[in-house]
Amino acid sequence: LPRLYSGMQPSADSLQLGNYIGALLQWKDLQASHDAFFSVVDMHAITVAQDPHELREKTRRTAAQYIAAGIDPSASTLYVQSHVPAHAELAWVLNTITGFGEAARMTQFKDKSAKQGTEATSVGLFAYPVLMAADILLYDAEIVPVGDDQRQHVELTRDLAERFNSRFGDTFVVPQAMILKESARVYDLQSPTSKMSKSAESHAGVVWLLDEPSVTRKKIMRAVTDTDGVVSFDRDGKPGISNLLTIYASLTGRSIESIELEYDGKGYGDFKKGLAEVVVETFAPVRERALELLSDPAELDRILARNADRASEVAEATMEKAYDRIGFLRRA
Ligand code: AQP
Repeated sequence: LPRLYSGMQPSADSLQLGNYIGALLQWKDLQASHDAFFSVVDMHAITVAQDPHELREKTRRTAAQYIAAGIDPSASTLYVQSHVPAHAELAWVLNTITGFGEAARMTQFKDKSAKQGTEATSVGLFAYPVLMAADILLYDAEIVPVGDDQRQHVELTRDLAERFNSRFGDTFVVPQAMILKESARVYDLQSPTSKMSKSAESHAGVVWLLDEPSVTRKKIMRAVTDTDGVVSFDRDGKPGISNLLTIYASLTGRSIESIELEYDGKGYGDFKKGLAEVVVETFAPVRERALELLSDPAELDRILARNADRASEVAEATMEKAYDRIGFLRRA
């Protein structure tokens, strides 16, 4: 089976609806036809300040939500990034063949550092894409399912793999981005032109996977819409309703047209009520399963340890090869 790699940062207590539609749902579909590695990328998360106690908890919670959403930890390799030290080791090696200017061109770094200011921006944030390249290359991943915003980082990964291979001999598989559909992009319910995000300043427009159903219903009923009262898709003219239609379609597998037809002549209230039921019904079992897993952290930690062993086996073999190629004297 083709090897696949993807991950998410444990940057919040709960994942949000965009993570579910844009990543988890698609991972679940891909895992049957791929040898999949799904990581909780805690080393990426610390490129911005994290509270140590919270980070540990968020890491467990993120892993629990992967499993609850349908990632099978005995079919796919679901592990915590920092459990496999080779990520840091390979990232260092790749740092040495990454141009400073090349890294400085990454638009995500430019955006994030501009927001934070230079003094608050860490070297780790600058090197984030190199760590991501290490994640992917360690596992000989052929396919990397990511959102469009990560396209540039996968391009960098390809460049680094090719550069290493031509300098030191064939070592890494050159991966390909599998760009997830734009239709799987979810926007903030209160500001439907910005993407829904774990780290949004206000949580009013963010639907959390672990929210109580009553909270989820309220957030959807309060979603920003427009005044023309027609349930129809128009991304530019009606971003609020279009976003809600996308969510409805993604969670039910129905076409946007059939949903427009169903709500033809009905008000936004009815439409939102219908959507709220869809979201609550989808999330209720996921939430329940995640909370169940979290009630036994020792068992969850054991699952993660088993999976980290599997990940380490692959990663360490790649690392040995890379160290050998660059001429490190190996310990006798
Ligand atoms: N709004 C979204 N619509 C569709 N997909 C989304 N993803 C995130 N938000 C949306 C996908 O979820 C995965 C999460 O990757 P990440 O944790 O590395 O961080 P991110 O992409 O930056 O997601 P967040 O939720 O906005 O996290 P923070 O606030 O921590 O940066 C990716 O596959 C992403 O495409």
